[in-house]
Amino acid sequence: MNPISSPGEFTELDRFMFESWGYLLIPSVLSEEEVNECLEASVRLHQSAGTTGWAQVGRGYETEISLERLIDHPAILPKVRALYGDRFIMQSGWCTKQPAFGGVGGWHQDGSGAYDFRKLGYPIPLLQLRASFLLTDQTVPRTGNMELIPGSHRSQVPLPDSIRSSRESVPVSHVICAPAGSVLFFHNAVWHRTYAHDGDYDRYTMHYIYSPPWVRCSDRFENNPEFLQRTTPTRRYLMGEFERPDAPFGASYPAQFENE
Ligand SMILES: O=C(O)CCC(=O)C(=O)O
Repeated sequence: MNPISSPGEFTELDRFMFESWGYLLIPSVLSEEEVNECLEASVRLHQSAGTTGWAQVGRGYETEISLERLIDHPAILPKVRALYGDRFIMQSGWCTKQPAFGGVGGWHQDGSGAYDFRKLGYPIPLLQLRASFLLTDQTVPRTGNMELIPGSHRSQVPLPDSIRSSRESVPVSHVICAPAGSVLFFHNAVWHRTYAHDGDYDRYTMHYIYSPPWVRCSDRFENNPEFLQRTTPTRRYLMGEFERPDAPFGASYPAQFENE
């Protein structure tokens, strides 16, 4: 059982599934060629950052055009827009490596270590909407899949500490199985973790996180000026670069997409 969606429009059924489970799975968004380009870019990023073990590298989209193209991918952006309206930013973009023979990761909800989103109220609001592009095959379990607990974004109680500290499995979890090039689209409050990887190769996934325009970026303190100069107006906007004529007040953010 999977909350399967298609590229593009956020349908009424998508909305129902997203509200019910907290995530959607969009199979085969990228072509084989696109997957290969993104995978090679991911390997380069981790090599130049010198990462070892499970690791995340941010801002790869600034230097790797194949990863930049995914920032506003037409399969995904209409769904982000349907959930947020016309005003949102890309809060961060992380390239994650689950190394060969890597074990399970720690259960968590996304958010800010500095301020638990749970303090904001119930249900935990949508503040970090994530599109995860799988860059290696994950059609069977134990290939570094993502593991999610469906509907847990609406749980009034956290996952027990005993389960979290022992990294135990949970009877209601769902190991996401999908081919390379598929996208997992999910709410920040869904409990999730990296699943085990038995393969002898590193697994890479590219995560793009979208937020309301007033959320602070987490992969950068400031934008790279060369990247801003050469990228497209939509991507510049998504990097949070837009005019606020009435700053420091909150009203009148320009809506990037309103004339499209
Ligand atoms: O790429 C992965 O394995 C998952 C990463 C993750 O859980 C996270 O970034 O919150």
